[in-house]
Amino acid sequence: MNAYVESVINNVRAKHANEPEFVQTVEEVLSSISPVIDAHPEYEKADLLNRIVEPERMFTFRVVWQDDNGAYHTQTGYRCQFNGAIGPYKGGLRFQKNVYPGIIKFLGFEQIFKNALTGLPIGGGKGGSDFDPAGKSDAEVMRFCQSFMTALYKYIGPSIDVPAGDMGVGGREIGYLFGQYRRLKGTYENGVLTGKGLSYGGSLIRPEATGYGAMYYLCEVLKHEHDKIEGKRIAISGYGNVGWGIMKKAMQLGAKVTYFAGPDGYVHDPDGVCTEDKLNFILEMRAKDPMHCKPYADKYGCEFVPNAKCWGVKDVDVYMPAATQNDVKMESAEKIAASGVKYYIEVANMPTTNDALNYLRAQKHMIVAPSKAVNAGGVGVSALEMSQNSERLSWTAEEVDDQLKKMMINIHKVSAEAAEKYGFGYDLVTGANIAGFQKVATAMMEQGVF
Ligand code: 2IT
Repeated sequence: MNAYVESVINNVRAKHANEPEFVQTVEEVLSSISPVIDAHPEYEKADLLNRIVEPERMFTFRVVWQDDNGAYHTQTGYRCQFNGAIGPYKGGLRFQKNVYPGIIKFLGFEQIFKNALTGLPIGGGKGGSDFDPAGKSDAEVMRFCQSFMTALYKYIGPSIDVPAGDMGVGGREIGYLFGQYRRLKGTYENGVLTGKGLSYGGSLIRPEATGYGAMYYLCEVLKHEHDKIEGKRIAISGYGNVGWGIMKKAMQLGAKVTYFAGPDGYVHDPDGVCTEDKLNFILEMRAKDPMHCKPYADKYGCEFVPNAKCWGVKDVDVYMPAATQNDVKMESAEKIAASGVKYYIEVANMPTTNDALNYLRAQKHMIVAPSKAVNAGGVGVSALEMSQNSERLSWTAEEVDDQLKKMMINIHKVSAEAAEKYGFGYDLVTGANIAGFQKVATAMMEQGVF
C-alpha cells in the first residue's frame, strides 16, 4: 500500500480509537484508492487525504423534550458537514439509541463518495440523535423533532445543508422537522429537507428509491455476467423502506424475495413476497410492531426460524443485506461463501465488517457490490427532489423512476470503468471508491487549500 495512504490510516486509527465504525470505513475507502494516490503525487503534496478524513464542520446540540407525562428528557443532537466540495452537504438524520459520534462520522464519510457517485451536485453530511423512537407517541415524536430543529435550523438551508431521513426518521419526522423550520424561518424553503410528504414538495418514488435503485444496480451486475433478473430468488435482511422497495421492484421485474430477516428471526416464503396483499401486510406489520416479522409467517403459513439470520441458505441466487451496519460478520460470511450463491449485493450502509467483506471479495465464484454504490439511488432521488423544489415543479413517478434507473446504470458503469482503468478488472468495491474519490479530489484540488 502507498506509504502516504498508510500514514493517514494510522493517524485516523490513533485519533479515533474510540470510534471503530469511522476507522472501519476510512480503512475500507483509503485502501481502495491507494493506486490513485500513486498516480497523483500532487494529492500527497496537498495533503489531500488528511483533509478528506477531517469533517469540514461537526457539532452537537442539546435537545430537550417533554414526554406525555410532562417529564423532561435531554438528548444529544449531531450534524456532521463532512465535505462540501461538490455541493451543499446532503445526508440523512438517524434517530437511534446507539447514535454517537463514531456512527455519524462513518455515515458522513460514506455519504461523500456515495453522493459523488450519483453524478449530482451534493456534498456529504449526516446527523441524528440518541433519541430512541421505540414506543414514543406521535406527540412525543413531534415535540422531539421541534426541539431538534430549533437547535439546528440556523445551520442548514437549501444551498447549505439538506438533511433527510435515515433509520428512525421517516415521512412523519420529516414533516414535523419541516413544520418547525418553516415556523422559525418564516419562509417557504422546502428544499431544506428531502423525503417530504407529497403535499408540501416531496418527490414521487422517494420512499422506494433506495430499494428500487438497488434492484436496478443488481440488473446491471447480472447483465455484465450475461445473466438475467427473471426468476431470481433473493434473501434480504431488513424489511424497512429499503427492504420493502427491493421486494416491490423484484416483483415488477419478475424476481422474488424468498427470505427476509428481522430482529426476531427470519421468514422463508418460497412463493416470494410478491403480491400486493403481502407487500401491504408488511407495511401494517411494521407500523404495529417493528421488532417482529413472525406475524408474516403466521399469516401466510410459511417457515419462521427464530433468533437466526438467513445468511447461508442455499436455495437463493442473491444475498442483499439491507438492515444495518456490521450485520454480516466473518462467521456469516463463511456461511455465505459456502452456500455457493454468486451475488452478494450490499444495500445497508456498511453492512459487512471489513474482514468479512475482504473474505467474500476473495471468493472466485462470487461478485460483491458495495453499498455506497448500490444504495445511492436513495440520496440520488433526494437530489431530484431538490431540483423539483427549486424549479417549483413535480415530476411524474415515471419521470423519477426513469431518471433513477439511468442514474444506477451510470453508477455501475463508472465504477466498473474506474476499476478497469487501474487494473482491478471487474471489482465494483474498488471501482466505486475510486470513482467517488476522484470526483471529490478534483473539486478539492481546484478550490485551493481549505
Ligand atoms: O444513507 C443515505 O444515503 C440516506 N439515508 C439518504 C440520504 C438523503 O439525503 O436522502
